Amino acid sequence: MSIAHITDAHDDTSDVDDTELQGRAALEAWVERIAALTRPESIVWCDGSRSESDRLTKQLVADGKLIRLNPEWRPNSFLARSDPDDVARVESRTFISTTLEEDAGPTNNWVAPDEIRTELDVVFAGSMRGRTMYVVPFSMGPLGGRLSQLGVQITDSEYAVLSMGIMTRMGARVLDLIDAGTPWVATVHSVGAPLEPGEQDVPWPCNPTKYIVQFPETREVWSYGSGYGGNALLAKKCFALRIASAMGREEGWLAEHMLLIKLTDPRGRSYHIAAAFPSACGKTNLAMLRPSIPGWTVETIGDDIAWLRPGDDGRLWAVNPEAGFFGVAPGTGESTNATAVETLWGNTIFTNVALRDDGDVWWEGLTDTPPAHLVDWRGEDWTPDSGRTAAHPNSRFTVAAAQCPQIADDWEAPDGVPIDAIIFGGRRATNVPLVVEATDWRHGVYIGATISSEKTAAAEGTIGELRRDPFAMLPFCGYNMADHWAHWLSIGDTLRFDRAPRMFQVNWFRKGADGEFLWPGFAENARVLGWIAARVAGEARAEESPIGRLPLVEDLDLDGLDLTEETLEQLFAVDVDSWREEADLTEEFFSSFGSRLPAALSTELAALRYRLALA
Ligand code: GTP
Ligand code: SPV
Ligand code: MN
Repeated sequence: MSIAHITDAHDDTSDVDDTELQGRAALEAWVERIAALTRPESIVWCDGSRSESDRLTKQLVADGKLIRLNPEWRPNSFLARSDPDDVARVESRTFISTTLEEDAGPTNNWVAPDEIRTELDVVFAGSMRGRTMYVVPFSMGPLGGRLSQLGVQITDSEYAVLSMGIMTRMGARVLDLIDAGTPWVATVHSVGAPLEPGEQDVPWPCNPTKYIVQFPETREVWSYGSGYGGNALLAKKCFALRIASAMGREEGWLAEHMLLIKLTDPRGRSYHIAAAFPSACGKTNLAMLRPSIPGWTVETIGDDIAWLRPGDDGRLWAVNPEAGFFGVAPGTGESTNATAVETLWGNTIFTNVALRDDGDVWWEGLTDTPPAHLVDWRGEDWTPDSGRTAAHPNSRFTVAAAQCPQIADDWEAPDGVPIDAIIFGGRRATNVPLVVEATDWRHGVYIGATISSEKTAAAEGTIGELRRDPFAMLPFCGYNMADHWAHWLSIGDTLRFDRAPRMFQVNWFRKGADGEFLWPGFAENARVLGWIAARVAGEARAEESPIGRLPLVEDLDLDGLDLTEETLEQLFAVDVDSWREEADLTEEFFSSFGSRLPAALSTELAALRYRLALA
């Protein structure tokens, strides 16, 4: 924790000199300083207890900010309806603030620290008036674990407190570690809606002006104006990805937008797999997969974020730093993700889904047939012929990972799990085959660096538009993306060549001429995992193609799937002309990084073009 930097930035708001303070005293001085700036009515230190969350939910229900669901169907569960203009991450208002612009890189919104601190001081001044300020100490990763990190979030949102209580290991035990001198990351959040005396609060306070500002150099986050997801639960994308990725670069580890699973084959051999897909591209679904092929099992370790560190044994080890799932609701149903449906039996906060007349929840895809009447995510009456969706496309559930019926026995292993395979993916209607294996680590890094995907509802913007999303980290990398690639290359150098994870690219979303998905996806994705495991075990063959190693179709277990010859061909087709065009676009993309681009990636691009020319 770099108290010194924060003090420098805000010495006008406090007369406490806490630069020399350690442990709890430093934390208390910081809390006082933020209170002096934001002027809350009261301060509450959160202990993470059940009675604390019960007290908060009761209060929010009484205030009309949460709806208690019918306990008969959904015990201890709640529905929150956000402001209709505060429904997703706001990338246009998300900033990486570093001294030098090139350290943030061309893919981030950069802003100079002095400039943004002046702006933040203005908006945060008095921003918590009339509200309670909560101090939320949390651990990312098991408390005291080798890969774990501590943080503290200050917030004036009870919804954020409750969500952080599910998503992190939150509460009093973290304070003991802080007391003992463990460093921690400081994060400050305000919804930016001060209450004047006697003023009636709204169900979802927020502010049209938003700032999500990361300071990787001083390891701080300042978030203003939004109450939603990645904007407001600062442990998640702001800390565990943007700040942690920058920490990992300095300290020799990786913070990635990846799910983690343990896959076990019919012979009882287990494989740990990490997979990076952009937002709303299937991480939660793959993390909770129930394989359609007999004898295989998947156990869940994490569904969104992985921290990875080379071990002394030459392998790459990973933990899920989170303690809960903040998952996309629409499309989550018995037939697609029965595990998620079971996980959500109770103790869940739902945001922006629809409310049934019986006091339970519903969203598109939960069941095939919608109920005859619902109250939609905006609180308006809804019937199937309303002509709009009942749940917001980025509506979400927040639930403890421990509730997942297939959570892995090693999901909280303090040193993490050894990774056997890394998968990159995205939504690609064309070009990208169902699965392809990288020839080596460097080629894998090239694949990760060049991932593109069609935009989804997880962020503001035009849905369906194709954009580059390297390592699925475009909105989450806390430093120059080209340096991120260089860091990946250097991590590869520290691994033992025969113990480094194998790397793959997958695409569940390729479409046929009729516009329909060619691949059934979901549980059937186990067939692809099966091939990946067989490659790791050295038991499946592959065929060289210009873009990497393709499975021999006869090595894929396709039993019981009725895919035509033609569909299979389309799923694996490598169209040389379109890949030449992709290579041209990649060259253009790479050129935006100037001299920061690692030479190894230019070499990979040249090698791809050479292979395409020969094809
Ligand atoms: P974030 O939480 O935003 O990071 O998203 P995520 O990557 O965890 O995505 P998630 O698993 O929640 O899936 C997003 C959407 O994609 C849901 O509507 C799913 O139903 C859909 N989806 C997931 N897997 C598949 C698949 O294999 N095929 C198809 N067609 N759709 C899928
Ligand atoms: C994502 O957008 O990748 C999410 C949701 O997982 S949020 O926490 O809002 O970033
Ligand atoms: Mn995500």
